[in-house]
Amino acid sequence: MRKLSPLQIERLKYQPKLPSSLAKGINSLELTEGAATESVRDQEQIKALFKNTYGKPVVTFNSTDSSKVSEVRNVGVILSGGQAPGGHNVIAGLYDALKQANSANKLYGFLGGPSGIIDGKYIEFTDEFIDAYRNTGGFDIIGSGRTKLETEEQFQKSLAVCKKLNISAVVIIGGDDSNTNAALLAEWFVKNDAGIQVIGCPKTIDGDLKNEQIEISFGFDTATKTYAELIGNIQRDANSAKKYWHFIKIMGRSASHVALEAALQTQPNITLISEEVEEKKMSLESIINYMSDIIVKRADMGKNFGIAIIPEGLIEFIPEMKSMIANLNDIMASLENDPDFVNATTIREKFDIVENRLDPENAKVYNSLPVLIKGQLLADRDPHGNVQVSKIETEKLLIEMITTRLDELKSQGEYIGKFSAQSHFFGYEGRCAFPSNFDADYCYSLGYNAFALINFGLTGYLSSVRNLTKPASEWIAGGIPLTMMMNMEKRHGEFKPVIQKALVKLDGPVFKALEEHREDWAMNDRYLFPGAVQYFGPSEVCDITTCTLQLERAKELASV
Ligand code: FBP
Repeated sequence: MRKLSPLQIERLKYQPKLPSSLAKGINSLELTEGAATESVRDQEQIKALFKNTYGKPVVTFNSTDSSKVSEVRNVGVILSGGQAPGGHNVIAGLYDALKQANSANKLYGFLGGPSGIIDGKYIEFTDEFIDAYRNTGGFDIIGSGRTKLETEEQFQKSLAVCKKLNISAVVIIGGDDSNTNAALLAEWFVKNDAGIQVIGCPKTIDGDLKNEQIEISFGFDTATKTYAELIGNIQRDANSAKKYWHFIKIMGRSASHVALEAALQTQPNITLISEEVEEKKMSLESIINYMSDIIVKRADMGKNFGIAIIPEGLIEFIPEMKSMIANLNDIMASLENDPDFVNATTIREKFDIVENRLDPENAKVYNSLPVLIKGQLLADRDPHGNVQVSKIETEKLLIEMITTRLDELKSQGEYIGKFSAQSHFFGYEGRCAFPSNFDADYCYSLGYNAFALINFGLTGYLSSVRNLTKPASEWIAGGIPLTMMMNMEKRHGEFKPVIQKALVKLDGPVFKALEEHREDWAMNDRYLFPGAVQYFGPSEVCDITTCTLQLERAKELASV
């Protein structure tokens, strides 16, 4: 028998809460359809690409007193992309609903992400297997992967695997890209009379899969609380020793939601928001000046310490960097099989090859960077051909450039302090944490609800659970047509249908909350210490949602 920690044992016993509308059981649901829907933009193009799945209504579920018998169904499930706390509970909710509907139903898990359905690598879930993973973090139950499920050949292979297992529905648990692919697969299955439904579930710690219909993706709650705990601990340390500036990079591939939420929970001295940097066209130099100015002013007050939060994606939002990285991405794609580049024996040789190919302005920017960052910018691209920002140590770049700036100011007699910095990157620490009560409940409900959508014969829908700042019993369960969230965007030089990524809105209540306080937080130490994620105790502590959700929902509810 595997040895478990005391918390593991306790969390395995936790029974996630379901919305009242689902709680009477999977066979006692009725479905209400709203009006036909349109995509957020580019309606004609999206409609033409999704002839069979476009325009479906938003649906909601309610419990009834009658009970029906569900037909036998086999379902397959895929975990796609980066880990997010609560993924195991989506599968547990899906499994429980499926078995409750008909005990002869089977749930298959495709191994290692979308490649599992293409290559026919799977397991069949059993009670014992599922029970060992309830309320745990991670995606290790079946593993995840970043294979993009999008080509005709992949769809054909997936169909063959589903037919072999008699699978009539596939659930894809993923972010905006994975759910875009879920929409394409759903459409393809209908077009080819495959008789296989596809349902998505909104996952990503980044919090950028959200819109009018999806209040938040799962994992954001736990990940931000985990980072906030760590930041709070560092703030306490900084405030105790009073000798270090801590530069903390926070995960979030593109949008700064995670950094913003962690900042609202902890109130650090400096928080950079990538979307603001882009909007105000702040150059790297102006960011360095902004941060140095706060460091100098704090030193004047005798405070040679502080906390700076840096969003992971920052580098790609700084205008001159964005242009250089876009140019570099194209060059890297063309150098993939270039023998001179591939066989270069030193990193300097690689720098020279790249610099010679970059446009002159971009070459200047690239050349001005420290060697460490120049090297990291040449690392392998992700499946979309983008730089993997988690591998770029922006926090170190800023420390190095600020040190140089402060030395200049010191030589001009304008800085009297002492700058000693520590760098941190909080990313992987939060992606597999034990899910908070919120994520445990939300994920279980999403999975349970995904099966309800399947049982009503729907396809091309995203499992949706709303009204999330209210107690779980009042949550609203239903489904959103995936095409409703789509628009056309340029990818690899071509316009493609994709689910819109939600960036931080600078006129939204969450950013405004930071803007209102940041000058005060910069000089006066208003640090908050949120502590560890709480599972047991008063509901005000254990079941509280994120500041982001509270601020956004408060605005929405006020406008109703
Ligand atoms: P998803 O969008 O797939 O949920 O992943 C997000 C993320 O956690 C980002 O925050 C981060 O930049 C990236 O994954 C890291 O990817 P990897 O796990 O491949 O290093």
